[in-house]
Amino acid sequence: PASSPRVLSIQSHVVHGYVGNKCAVFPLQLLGFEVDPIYSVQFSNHTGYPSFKGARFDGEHLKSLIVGLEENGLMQGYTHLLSGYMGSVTVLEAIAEVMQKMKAANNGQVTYVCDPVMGDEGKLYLAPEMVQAYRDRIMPLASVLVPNQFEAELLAGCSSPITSLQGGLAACEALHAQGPHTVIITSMNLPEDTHHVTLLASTTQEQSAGPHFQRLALRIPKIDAYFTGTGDLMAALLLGWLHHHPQDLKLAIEKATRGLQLVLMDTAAACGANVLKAPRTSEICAARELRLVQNQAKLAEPELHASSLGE
Ligand code: ATP
Ligand code: PLP
Ligand code: PXL
Repeated sequence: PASSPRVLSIQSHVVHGYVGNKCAVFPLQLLGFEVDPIYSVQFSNHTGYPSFKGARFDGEHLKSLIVGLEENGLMQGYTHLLSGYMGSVTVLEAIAEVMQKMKAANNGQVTYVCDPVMGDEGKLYLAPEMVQAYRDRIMPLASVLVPNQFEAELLAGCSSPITSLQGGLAACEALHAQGPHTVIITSMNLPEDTHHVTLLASTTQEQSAGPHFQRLALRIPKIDAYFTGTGDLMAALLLGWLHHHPQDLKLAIEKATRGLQLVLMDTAAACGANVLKAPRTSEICAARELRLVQNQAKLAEPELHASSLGE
């Protein structure tokens, strides 16, 4: 039998709750992947809580783990690299090296799914030099890029915010030109459609039959609440379902989106309306943590009902 796909996932670890690798390891295991996590930071909880403790790891730490894997022949067998929130520029630079080593160990057959976590809603939450490091070092190596709207604007070099599907497609073009064959802007807030978030996917993949272009937009009903870790879970689910449905971008995106929405709906129902709207005390943040374990069956087999998602 064919061996399982294997992901090296370089992202945050939090002790309590669900962001970063806590949103990637279990969901990808549910989808049949071997998952090897490396932590970019280890914090007590996500940074949206009133406080957090812990440490960031640097590029040298990452490189030394890779040397350990190499010494034992363990860099062979990876089919995917997944990266998310990075604590520092040195980790980002080290990732470029890791990707080259992974490719060398696996006949060039590694898919790199990159979530360029830098900010949201017009606010950068990392050092500005991270933007340039993503452009110079990471974009040329990425296969699948999964930015949010703000990250897409930053990396594409948009002079003004995206306000339309056309604007989103133009950004995708600019991003393809920097490397990734597939770009999925996971959430756009378009001014004429305030009750939905719009996901926009664009692929320009070389296939045996020739280059294959496809674009699709999906409108997702907004839940009136703010969750943390949704981008990380979405990136993991997209990696998983794109792998399982390599010839069907639409199905892969629908399954990832549906699984995520089912988790969010259940999490919203479990915390109740007053928690969804409340200011971020520790207690409220803890109550809003994504309910992954409780919804594992839905993540593994998201039921698609025909009318649930428009195209
Ligand atoms: P990253 O910075 O990691 O790229 P992100 O900002 O893209 O993260 P989100 O904006 O949370 O992440 O979007 C990811 C997905 O989460 C969206 O495609 C959408 O399906 C879902 N999502 C997040 N919040 C909501 C919400 N309030 N209602 C409905 N869907 C949501
Ligand atoms: N199809 C598309 C459009 C993709 O972006 C990807 C990348 O993940 C795949 C298929 C599947 O590639 P893999 O099987 O290496 O995950
Ligand atoms: O979900 C993004 C994320 C990743 N890693 C850490 C975080 C957050 C969001 O708050 O705090 C450590």
